[in-house]
Amino acid sequence: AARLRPLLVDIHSHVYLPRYASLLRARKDVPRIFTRTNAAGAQEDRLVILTDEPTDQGRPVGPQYWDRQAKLQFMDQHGIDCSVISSANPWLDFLSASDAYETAQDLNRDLEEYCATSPAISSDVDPRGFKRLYGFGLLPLVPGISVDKIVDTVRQIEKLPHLRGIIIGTRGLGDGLDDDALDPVWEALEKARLVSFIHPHYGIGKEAWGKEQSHVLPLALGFPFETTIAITRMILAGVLDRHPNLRILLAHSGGVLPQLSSRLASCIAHDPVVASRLRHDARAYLGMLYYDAVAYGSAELAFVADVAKRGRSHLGITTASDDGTKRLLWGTDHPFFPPLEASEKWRSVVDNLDAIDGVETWNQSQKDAVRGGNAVDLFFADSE
Ligand code: 5CU
Repeated sequence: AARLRPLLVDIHSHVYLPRYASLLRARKDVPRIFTRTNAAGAQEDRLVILTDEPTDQGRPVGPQYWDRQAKLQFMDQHGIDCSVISSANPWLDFLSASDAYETAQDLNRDLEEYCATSPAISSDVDPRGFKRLYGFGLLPLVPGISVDKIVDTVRQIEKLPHLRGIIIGTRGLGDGLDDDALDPVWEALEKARLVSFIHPHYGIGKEAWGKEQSHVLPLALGFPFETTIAITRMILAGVLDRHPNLRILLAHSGGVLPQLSSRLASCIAHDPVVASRLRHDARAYLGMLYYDAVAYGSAELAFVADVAKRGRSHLGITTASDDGTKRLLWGTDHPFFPPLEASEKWRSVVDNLDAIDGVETWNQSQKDAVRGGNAVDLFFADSE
């Protein structure tokens, strides 16, 4: 059936579901939400989530973080047809093993409801009957939990029709995502064809930042470095060799892995033990991954697509249409990075759309694919 225009799909969009926000409100330690009286005498909610943040300051937080109507309004304001929503960091990392399982199950049901009861995309725009909201579920990945409970939660998510993946931090059960104990989880995710969205939270430690006290270095560098280290450890541990059909989506365009992959390949080539245990040249693994297009610059996006294409060719995939751009998917990081002053559109959104528009080597259909077509293929191919 005819489609009026290509869809704009946001695959990096967060929420603190009301149940989760209540959990944060009940806490005295980070992560927490607290209410204070501001200089004008009004009550305001503050969010404190980053490790090493003072516990009593935080940043303003409001309905943009939990209210579905506010999410849809933001989408309308920016012409976003559909969003694949994920819980924001730090997920369940601070819970005990006994609380994490029940809370994950509850939040997954909440997110299913949040998405299932969202409006459909107008059939004037796209006749396939897609909803405007889909989601990434949560796994109870905390130290001390039984892996069976995590696999059980993968099965729960698989059965919830509007959840199409999971969002996952980098800690795993406390020993990272290269922990052999997680193998049954990767196996279950691979079989279920759920997308695993790897997202940072911890950065790389405040001692790296010297006298700079702001959030700039932890967010601009710490977050992407954390993701880079997590996925590189998975590669080195053979997770992608054992589970080549995992659908892994990396936050922030894969951090610095695209830039460092040849150096990684060279270091492996000079280490006979590591070289003999990996199935591919390190650069090949970059062709197995998906990357959000949340890099804020055309040069960076073009580079990531080139590196993904090179990875595909290392894997022996040289189809003309498999040109690397297929591995990139646009996102906003909403509700983080709101504008500092009232404005019609958010700069963080416009910058990433402009970055796609500005890639000189991409044609219109490649740009449309990054803006939404690739997301439809990755998340909804089975529902068409
Ligand atoms: O601004 C921030 O702290 C964040 C965050 O915590 N998580 C995220 O996804 N984006 C920005």
